[in-house]
Amino acid sequence: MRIASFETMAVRIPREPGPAAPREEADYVTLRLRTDDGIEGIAYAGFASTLVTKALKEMVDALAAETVGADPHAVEAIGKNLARKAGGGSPAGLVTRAISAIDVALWDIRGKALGMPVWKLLGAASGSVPTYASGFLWRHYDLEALAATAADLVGQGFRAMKFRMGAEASAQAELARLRTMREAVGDGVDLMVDINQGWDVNRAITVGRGMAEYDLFWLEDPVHFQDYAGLARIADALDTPIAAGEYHYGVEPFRHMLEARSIDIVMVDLLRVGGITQWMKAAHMAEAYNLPVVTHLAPEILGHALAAAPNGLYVEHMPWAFALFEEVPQLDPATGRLVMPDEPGLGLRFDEARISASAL
Ligand code: SMN
Ligand code: MG
Repeated sequence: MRIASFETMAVRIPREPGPAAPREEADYVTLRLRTDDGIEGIAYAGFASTLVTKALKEMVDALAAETVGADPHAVEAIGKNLARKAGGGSPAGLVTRAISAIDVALWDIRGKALGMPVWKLLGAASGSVPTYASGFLWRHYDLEALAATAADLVGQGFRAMKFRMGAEASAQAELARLRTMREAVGDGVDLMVDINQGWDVNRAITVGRGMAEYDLFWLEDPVHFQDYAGLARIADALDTPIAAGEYHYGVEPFRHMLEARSIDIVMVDLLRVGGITQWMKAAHMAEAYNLPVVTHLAPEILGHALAAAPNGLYVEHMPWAFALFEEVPQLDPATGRLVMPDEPGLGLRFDEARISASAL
């Protein structure tokens, strides 16, 4: 079996509904990678700025062309070749995002060729994974919108959810958001907070100490993503686990973060790390440090990977890209878990009508 051809398309689709967001649409580059025996693997690149969508499509086109003629089972060799040829010794940015899309399409092909869902191919015993709601509780939501949305998410069956802090003028105003969320969901729901690098070390420790009484499951990206020593100081000072990792390209930075004992929970982004192949490596690296791994974005793909990680803790239920597909993994309200499909490959089909209508 060889890769024979490919097709890409740049599309713009609305994000999830809710109180008006600063940016309400997200761009993706869809990829279809076809083999000489008629299998089509699908994937997307995206979650980058809308300013670079055209460049991202060019990048996916150029790198996918490089894979024509290769055996799609050879995920390691294909990824290494693309990183070497297009990455000049330090692949990152759009190069890595394009490699990620190609890698995901290869895993879809592998699963379809072998008649197995990707989660099983990766070694998981079951495709059901714990999940937390993300994407609806943004920084611009006021306390009322936070409380109403949080209660709605519990009603949908979520047992965990993430909201955002880091934009308030005072520590008291920051803590009011957490108090509102805890009161809205009650005990027994895991709450995560994302700061997206908005604080410095002292602010993180000051506000972080005030957060302890509300039983926070993790505090995410409190400071700059490359401040390994600063993160380690915060992790030392607080009992609340520190989560970080989504901003890193490739697997190597995870080694440095882990060696510096910067974090307690390792978050790995699919689009930046380099696809499913590299995601699993970062997960195993975390396992070697006796730390849990969690996903970032793309739950319809990363559910497969997390299911196969022995240290897998939570899948981020971020629904932005769901509209690209006819069906997506569903939340089981009885368990609060995300149920990945049993079909061969990723178990996803592009919504052709939606994609054509959303083409840029
Ligand atoms: C996030 C990152 C990128 C897009 C949306 C949201 C955020 C998260 O950091 O962790 O979900
Ligand atoms: Mg985040």
